[in-house]
Amino acid sequence: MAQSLPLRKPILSFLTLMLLVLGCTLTGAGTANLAATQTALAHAVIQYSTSAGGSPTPMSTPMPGSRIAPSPTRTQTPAFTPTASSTATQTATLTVVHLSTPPGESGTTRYIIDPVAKDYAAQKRAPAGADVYAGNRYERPFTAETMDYLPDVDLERVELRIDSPWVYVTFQFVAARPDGIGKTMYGAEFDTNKDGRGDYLVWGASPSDGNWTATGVEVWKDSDYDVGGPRPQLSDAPWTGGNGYDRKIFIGGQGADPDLAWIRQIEDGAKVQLAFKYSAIGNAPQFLWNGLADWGVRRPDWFDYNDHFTQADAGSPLPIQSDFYPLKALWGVDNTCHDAYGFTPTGMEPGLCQYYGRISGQLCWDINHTGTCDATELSPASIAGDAISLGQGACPASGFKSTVTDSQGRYSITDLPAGTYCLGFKHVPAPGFLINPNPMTVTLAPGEAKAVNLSIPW
Ligand SMILES: [Ca+2]
Ligand SMILES: [Ca+2]
Ligand SMILES: [Ca+2]
Ligand SMILES: [Ca+2]
Repeated sequence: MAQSLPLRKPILSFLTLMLLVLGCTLTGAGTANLAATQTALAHAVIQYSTSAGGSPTPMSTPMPGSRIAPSPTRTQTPAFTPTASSTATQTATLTVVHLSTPPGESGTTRYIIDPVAKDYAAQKRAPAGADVYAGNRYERPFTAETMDYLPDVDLERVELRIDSPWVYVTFQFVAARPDGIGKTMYGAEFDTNKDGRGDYLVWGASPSDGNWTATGVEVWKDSDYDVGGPRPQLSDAPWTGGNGYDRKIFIGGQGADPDLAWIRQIEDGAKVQLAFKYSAIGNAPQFLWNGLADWGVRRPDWFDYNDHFTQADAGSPLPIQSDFYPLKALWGVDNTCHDAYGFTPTGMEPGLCQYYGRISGQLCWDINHTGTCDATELSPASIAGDAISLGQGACPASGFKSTVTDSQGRYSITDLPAGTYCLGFKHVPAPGFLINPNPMTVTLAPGEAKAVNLSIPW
């Protein structure tokens, strides 16, 4: 991939440097069950990106796309007053000269769909199952105590696109909110060694317009692998042993590379987009990532938040959790499940999004008795109306899903979690009723689309 075109118009930016003072109060252990958590998050669907034609894009291959013309540069006015530290803050004003801004991007490499609380805002609650404190999943776009809805914190969809040397993360939320400008942080965590602990946090304060700005943008690294505490994603609160993301790589333009990371509004403020250099996360070819929006806590040193806050401290957005409702200290936060970039997940990764796969194929008459469908046998196949059955587990499992073949003998069974299935069929018309003559055990990886042709003995 070619290098991006550098802009040579220097721009000035006043920056506010924030020093976070760490103040963790954390010990002990919880008893959360990972499998139960992942099941509870089954509705958080990860989907493959599609081009205009709609075919799946391999997760490891960023799609090429035309670039948007660079945004005009300008003199930036500080609009961001960091307020992340609740204990003590020191500020310093400095001037940074920027040499280049990101070229802009189009297209999508990966995206994550997040549950939306908008329809439940009047009831002052999150949708059932969307917030799982024990599993580090938050659907908390509300204020503490009064549960006022925060539409700019309610993520709907987060997109990731790698167009080296740039990485773009685009945040679609329910609606912009004036009070969120300069305050609501939009970001992504990157777990580059895939152990369930974020290794990098890239986030930026909600920008005021469509020009790229480094103001309010931060890149953090966890230098000692303690994000997530003893048990990644699961609550260990109260745990005092860690310092979360502890190393500031880039704060508002200050860092070894003053052009490392940027943020801007797109689509007239309906979305926010981060751009940062791929090198900021070590050009990692594989990683787990998740998006987040945070207006209420904003403490990199407190990740994961369910280790820092006990559930009693955190509160709950779910009235059914009557011991904890409403939200308390852990409020104004929304995050997504974790998506795999560049590799096929095993399905056991902590916090992993649910991936749904597909088994599809065609029936044929096995005229030459090879036990498989040859091309010459598939082309005339018009075996319509035959029943295709799917069971969960190895054969002879049955009874999970079914469909019938179309006029060309084709079938497709979708929305399948990763696992092992028994695929069979029943040929209805003459010369007889063949029930599962060749049931096949099929194993699906997370999100896999597998083609399986089924032959009818001739
Ligand atoms: Ca959401
Ligand atoms: Ca990690
Ligand atoms: Ca933990
Ligand atoms: Ca750390």
